[in-house]
Amino acid sequence: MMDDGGLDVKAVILGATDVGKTSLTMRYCHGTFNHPTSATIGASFLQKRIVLKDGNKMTLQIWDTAGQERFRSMAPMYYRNAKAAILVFDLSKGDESFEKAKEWLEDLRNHVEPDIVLAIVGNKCDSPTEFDFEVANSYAQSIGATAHKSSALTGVGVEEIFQDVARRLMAKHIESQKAVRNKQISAGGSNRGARTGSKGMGNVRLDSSKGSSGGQKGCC
Ligand SMILES: Nc1nc2c(ncn2[C@@H]2O[C@H](COP(=O)(O)OP(=O)(O)OP(=O)(O)O)[C@@H](O)[C@H]2O)c(=O)[nH]1
Ligand SMILES: [Mg+2]
Repeated sequence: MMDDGGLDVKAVILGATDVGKTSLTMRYCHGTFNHPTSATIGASFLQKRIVLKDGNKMTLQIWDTAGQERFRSMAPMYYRNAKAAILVFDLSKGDESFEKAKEWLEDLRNHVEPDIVLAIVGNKCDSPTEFDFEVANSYAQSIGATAHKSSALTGVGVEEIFQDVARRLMAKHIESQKAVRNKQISAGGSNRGARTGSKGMGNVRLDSSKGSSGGQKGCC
């Protein structure tokens, strides 16, 4: 959806409890870090207005979901209509946390479009870890996602995650607009061609112009 504030898009943050989903959201939206935090119940909702490097604007509706097992069956209702997902695991807990994140991803996949913009985030990079991040990198690559390291505690890598997600969402949006325009142009060309009896001509001329191209609430 596009209004004066630019593209308006829903993104979900998911993953097991305690990996730092709420902390990442708070760091990104408010620049703060609280320790300790309370476990999220259901989900929290925040909005963030983003200006991309190319000047395009976007509002991200960020749904920070609960990772405790008792909320897991509720999570899919927050996934609906999400165009982006940020899957978080805890770097300090290594392979075990990464494998757990993949399970959350399976749940997500059953409820969203297959081409959702996905970022996989190893959070708590300020803590010691034995996790080989190349594993996350190659997994992300194999499924068309991006992989990031972050620390909600220090702020390292946090902005980059959301900028990357926003940039990819905008690129997808621009591509889909182009596709719609080209379709309209082709359809217009066929109609004109049919009227004038020069079907082929209409398409050729017009093809050449292809280049044109419910939880807690808050706002930040
Ligand atoms: N060292 C360190 N601790 C972090 C970081 N991010 C979060 N934490 C801590 O990890 C704990 C869990 O953080 P939350 O943000 O509440 O985790 P969550 O994923 O939202 O958990 P649920 O809401 O239960 O799903 C808290 O004690 C945070 O202070 C980080 O980047 N580094
Ligand atoms: Mg939380």
